[in-house]
Amino acid sequence: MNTPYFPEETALFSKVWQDQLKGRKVSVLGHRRPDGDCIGSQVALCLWLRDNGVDAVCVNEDKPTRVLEHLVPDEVPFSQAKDFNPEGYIAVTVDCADLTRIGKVLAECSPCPSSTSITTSPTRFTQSTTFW
Ligand SMILES: [Mn+2]
Repeated sequence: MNTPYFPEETALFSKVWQDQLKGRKVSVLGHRRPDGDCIGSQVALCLWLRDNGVDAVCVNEDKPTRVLEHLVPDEVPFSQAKDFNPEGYIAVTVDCADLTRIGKVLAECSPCPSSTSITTSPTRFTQSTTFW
């Protein structure tokens, strides 16, 4: 049996998965002007969710630059916020220490019922449910 590198964070993610994400529609949000770690984190989580039966999409305020757009595989839906209707989606953020990094457009998406924030750094792994 494999031992997870970050057992506490793995347990926390398992709880978030069971309690908040499984069986839902999930938007995986990244920060404005997405860089490589943002796009990679979004794509990885989105692929994992889709592999586990979740209707998951990536959403950013800004498009990836031409230099980074190759990081988004064809099978991963990756939308700009202006083209995304958040109704019915639970929002998860990656690579965002706080919701202000998501950008003005997504911060105003009141139809999102709640947000789970997951940072990609294991030293800063946090989970919270926020209504906005
Ligand atoms: Mn980043």
